[in-house]
Amino acid sequence: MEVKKYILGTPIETEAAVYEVETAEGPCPYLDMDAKAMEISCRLGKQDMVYGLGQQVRGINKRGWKYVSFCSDDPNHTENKVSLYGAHNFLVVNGEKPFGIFLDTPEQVSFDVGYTRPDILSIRLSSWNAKCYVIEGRSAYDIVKTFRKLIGHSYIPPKWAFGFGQSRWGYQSQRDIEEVLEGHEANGLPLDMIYLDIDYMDRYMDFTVDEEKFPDFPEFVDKVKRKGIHLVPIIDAGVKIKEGYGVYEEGTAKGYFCKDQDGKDFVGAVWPGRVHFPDMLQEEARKWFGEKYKVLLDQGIEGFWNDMNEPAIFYSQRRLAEVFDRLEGCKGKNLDIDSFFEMQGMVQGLSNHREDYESFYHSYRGERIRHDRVHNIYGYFMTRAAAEAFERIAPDKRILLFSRASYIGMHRYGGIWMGDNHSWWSHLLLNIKMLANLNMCGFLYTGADIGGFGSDVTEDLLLRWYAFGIFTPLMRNHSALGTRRQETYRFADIESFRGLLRLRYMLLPYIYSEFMKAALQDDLYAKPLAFAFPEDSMARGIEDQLLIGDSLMVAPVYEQNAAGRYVYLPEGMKLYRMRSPEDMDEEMLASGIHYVLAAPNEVLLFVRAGKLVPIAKAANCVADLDMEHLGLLGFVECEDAAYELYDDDGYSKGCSLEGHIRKITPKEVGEGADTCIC
Ligand code: MIG
Repeated sequence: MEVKKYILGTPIETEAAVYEVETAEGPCPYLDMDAKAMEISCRLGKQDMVYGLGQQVRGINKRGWKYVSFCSDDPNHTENKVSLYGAHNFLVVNGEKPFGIFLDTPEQVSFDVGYTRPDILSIRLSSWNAKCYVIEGRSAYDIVKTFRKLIGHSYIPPKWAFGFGQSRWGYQSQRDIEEVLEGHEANGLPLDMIYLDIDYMDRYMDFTVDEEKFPDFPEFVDKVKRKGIHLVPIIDAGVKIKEGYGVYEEGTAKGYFCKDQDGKDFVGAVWPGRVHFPDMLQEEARKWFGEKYKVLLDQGIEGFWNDMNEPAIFYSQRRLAEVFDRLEGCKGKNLDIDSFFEMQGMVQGLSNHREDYESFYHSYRGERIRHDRVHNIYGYFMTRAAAEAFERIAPDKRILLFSRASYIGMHRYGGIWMGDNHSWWSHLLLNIKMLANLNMCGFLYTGADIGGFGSDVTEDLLLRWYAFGIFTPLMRNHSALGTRRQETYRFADIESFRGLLRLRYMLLPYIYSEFMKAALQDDLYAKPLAFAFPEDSMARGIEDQLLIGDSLMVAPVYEQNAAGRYVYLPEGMKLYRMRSPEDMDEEMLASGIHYVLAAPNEVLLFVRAGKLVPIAKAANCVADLDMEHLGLLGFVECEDAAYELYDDDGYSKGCSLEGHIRKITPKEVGEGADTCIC
């Protein structure tokens, strides 16, 4: 058996695994389990690498830092942090005898990956209740694939969701959306989605549309859809407390909100001011909340993003009152080093406070349970609420859905975006690394806010980020209110952006095909070089290049003013230096280290030996792509080489490889082919 399960105490069910594994007898050969200390540990060899943990700071190899799985709304992803929005408790220890660990518990878990002692991995639980899965395999890659079988197939979005999406917090009205549309149309910039952030709602109330900003919303949704573009609204976890607001009134009447200590509906605050949090863990409440999405589906909407579902809490009514009381005591005082910082900390510490997470309750599987004990599955169950409702409302159609908070298991119901990053060069690199670790944890439909969410972007950073972003399944330019405007058509070099965007659409047959094959076979869409070249000690250490699908390697430039970068080739490859579908040159490169030049508007695409990449004629949106007449990039050694293309109608559910694979050969492509047959 490749998967062993150890039951610690009485675990809270998360439904992360899709099949039952027999409980193992006796001690685990890989791990020391100390119930008293609530700690699981093992030794790390000097050369061992540790992969996994999904959405986290730092590298693909997690060694040398500490991490805490506790879904957190933290918009500053600096390397001193320990928690981001997701809780992905899966690790692979790649040593002499590699093995994987999945700690399945919705409570907080802390990972010390050679931080306190370089030679020790130690995992600390909040209580001795968890399912601990241990996975064996020949290699790290093997172990990841076995793990992925355990947690079930990844979510598959509609094909149009592989197009490009433009977003910004602050698009205020229909007029603002039309401006985005026109900006793209007028400049020949392809587009498939425009995202609606909180501004579209009536006073930040979920499932409402501000009628002043959008006088005839369904008509508008339809109008843009006829241009091939989908509007994708945001949904927040908190429900505004307001008399006359249906969602609030129904929720309170039916007891669907989380309760405080006294059994009253818990009051927190987010965008709309005071809110209640739907008890996503309660089956009836989940069903009810999910059905609410129908209000927007009925108006023509076909995709959503779920936000603030860690859940983020600006403040709770109770703690706010306490802080006001204490501030009262500061009035008129000579605030010194202690009291001043204490005062400042009190106010800043209002948000996302542990005490608040310990002060409200769910009803889960018939039991009352305090929030902190199930914290990490709240966002997962919100997204599941939507996905399960879509299954009932639109059983034959794929709906786009992704979330900010997540837990392993949620990958079956939706994708995630990487949260509030910044317009920093270091975050472009973080995007690359996180993509690999997220894929291992099952999150295939994912991407970062391209260009960065917070801070002001620069044109060169945006170009470099597009050059990588064209390979991420979720390709979205998103930025925060108050930052520099970040739509490509606002910059001087629109032509370069057009070239890069059109390259995305040119590569779409490949991106979609490789994504679908990975999703249907529980494989990786993006993976570290180490997984494909495990014997190559050089490849093992590389974290700033990735393999995308089976045929490609990418090596993005992520430093300002760089003329190019060093690239390591584990084998001979063909380099395409691409500026647009019509403007690229190629070069054969031998294995080894190369300094490769890359102008700010150039994509470096490396095709592996013997592999092919199907390409289409770029179009303005996914629906307009001609998937019948494809070309090929790459180099193959024999004439009967072929690429196995997966394609389908792009919206039906129940996808399978069967009947959807067709072979594309250089011969058949003929003239249109850009293949070099050596
Ligand atoms: O904390 O809805 O991550 O993408 O633009 C701000 C406003 C709340 C956080 C999301 C971000 C979104 C923003 N939201």
